[in-house]
Amino acid sequence: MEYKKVFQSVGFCGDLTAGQTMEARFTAVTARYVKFQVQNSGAAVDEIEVHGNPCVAGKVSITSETSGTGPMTCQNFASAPQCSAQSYDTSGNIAYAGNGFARPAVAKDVMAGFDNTHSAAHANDGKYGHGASWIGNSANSWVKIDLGCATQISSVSLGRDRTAGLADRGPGAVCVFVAASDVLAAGNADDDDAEYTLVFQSAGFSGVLAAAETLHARFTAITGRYVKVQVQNRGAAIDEIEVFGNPCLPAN
Ligand SMILES: [Ca+2]
Repeated sequence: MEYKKVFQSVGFCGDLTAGQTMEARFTAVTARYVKFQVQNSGAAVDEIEVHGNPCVAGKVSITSETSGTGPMTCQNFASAPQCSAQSYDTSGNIAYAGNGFARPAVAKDVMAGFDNTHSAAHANDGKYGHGASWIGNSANSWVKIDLGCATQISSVSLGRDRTAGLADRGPGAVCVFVAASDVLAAGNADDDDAEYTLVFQSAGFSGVLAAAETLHARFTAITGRYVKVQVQNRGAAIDEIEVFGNPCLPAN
C-alpha cells in the first residue's frame, strides 16, 4: 500500500551492454522513498540516479558558489569584468539553446544601444558572465525561451554574473511563467495573460544578487513548452537562465 508503481520497462529487452544507461521517465510524482525492482536473479546495477527537485527548505534559495566549469574568455567588451564569459555544465539545462531542442531566447526589450552585446540570446547561450548576459530596458521586462517540446518543468535558476565580476543591476522581484503555446517573438506579449501560468514569485528574495550568486526558483512540476522569466527592475542583468525538468526526447 505504501508504494505506487510509476514505471515498468515494457519493451525493454532486459540487456544492457557495457556503457549503456537505461532512463525511465514518468509523470512527476511527489515522494520521499524510491524502490527499484529488477526481474533477474543476480542482476547488477552500478548506480541508480533519481532526478527531480532537490530537497530544500523553501521554494526560493540562493547559492553563491562560482559554478562555471570552462576557461574564462572575453567577448563583446574590451576588458574584464565587462567582457568575462565562461561556459558551465549545461547537461541538465533543458533551456540551453545548444541542446538540440531549445531555441535562442527572446525578450521584451534590450538595453538601448546594446542590442548585440546584451542580446536576449545571451540568456541561454551556455555561458555565464557579464560579456554573455542579457540586460533589459524597462521595468518588468521579460525573457522567453522555447524549450522545443512540451515537457515537465520543476525549477529555474538564474544569476547576474556567475564569474563573480559584477554585482550591480539586480533583478528585483522575479516571476516565472509557463505556457503550452505562444508566438515566440521579441517584444510580443500578445495573449500572454491567457497563455501563461504564474508558477513562481520570489517572495523572501532581496531582489539583489551578489557576485557569483544564483537564484533557484522551485515550483510544483508543470507541463509546458515556453518559459517566461520577468524581472522587476529596469536594466536588470541576467547572465543565464537555466531550466530543469524532463529533457525533450528525439522523435523515434
Ligand atoms: Ca549567457
